[in-house]
Amino acid sequence: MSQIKLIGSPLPSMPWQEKPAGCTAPVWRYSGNPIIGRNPLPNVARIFNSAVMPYEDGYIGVFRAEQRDGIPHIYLGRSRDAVHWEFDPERIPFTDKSGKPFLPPYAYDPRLVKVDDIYYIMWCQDMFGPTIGIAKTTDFKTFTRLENPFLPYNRNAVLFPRKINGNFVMLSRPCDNGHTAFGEIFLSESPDMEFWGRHRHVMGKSGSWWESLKIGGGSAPIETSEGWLMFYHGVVHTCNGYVYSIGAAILDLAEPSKVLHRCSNYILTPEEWYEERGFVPNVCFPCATLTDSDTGRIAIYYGCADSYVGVAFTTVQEVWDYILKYDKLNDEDVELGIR
Ligand code: BMA
Repeated sequence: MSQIKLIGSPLPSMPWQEKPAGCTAPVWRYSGNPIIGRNPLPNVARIFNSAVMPYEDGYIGVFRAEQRDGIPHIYLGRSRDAVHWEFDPERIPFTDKSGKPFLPPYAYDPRLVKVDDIYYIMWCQDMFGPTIGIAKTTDFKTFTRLENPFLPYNRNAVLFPRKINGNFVMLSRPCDNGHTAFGEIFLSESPDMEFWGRHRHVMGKSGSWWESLKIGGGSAPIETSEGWLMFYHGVVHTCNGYVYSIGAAILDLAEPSKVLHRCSNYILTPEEWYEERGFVPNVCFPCATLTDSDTGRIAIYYGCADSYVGVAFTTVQEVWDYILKYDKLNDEDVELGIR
């Protein structure tokens, strides 16, 4: 098997635990999960589906916080070790370009991605229906909203961590305005983070039952020597509702709408109490990773049962080998994705 290298910076301080003896899965959970419990703030009932990244001498994150009125907003959190988090007491005070407050009516499933020297937060919000909101910051003190990139209805937006062929590239999942019973991952390009186009289909559901209803983007694709490693969510519709698992695929470095490899098995599915039991049972929903280029270690941050945040570990080589072992591509996966 080829040796796969993570492209990026070393991060020796990232959380890590060795694979437990006897574990046959490609991904293993942090033994201290969930890392964020219920009622983490006076006005917040649950934090889940959240994104973290290294910042200064620690970590910073954007957190989906379900307030006690049931409405989700995005809160900022800071941590020394990326496990224990302290949250700002109020939601992120987004402004428009002139500096006036410009808060979305609701905001959920944030992702946080640094491209060049700017941090971008993208989330799902209302604009006459659910679609993607986006803001930028350089200091995590002021957060300036940009034009909404896509029309309603859309969810699960996540930027690639660098421009590709000169353009910003964002994954998203067109949908409806309910609990969407369909969904495929597309990508769009922008020269300036304002005008988006060159839309391409990346991949849809597959013949594997765990992702037979719909799929959607997860954490920001991870650059490796051989392709973009993408963690995403896949959903099956059971007689007791939807079940969300985590899948993995590898996209072409220069043309990421082409899928090179796709794992027919999930890499993580609800099994622990905090994944199976909660506000919405049976949900593992990845939104971010931390990676260490020196060791190939990866920590996946995922929402659990719409109630908690969990962390799971793998290495780039381990997950790569697993994807290749169970590789199964749809005909359309390998296409450029334009018709
Ligand atoms: C999806 C999103 C996620 C959520 C999941 C399960 O449609 O809304 O935020 O985790 O449903 O409820």
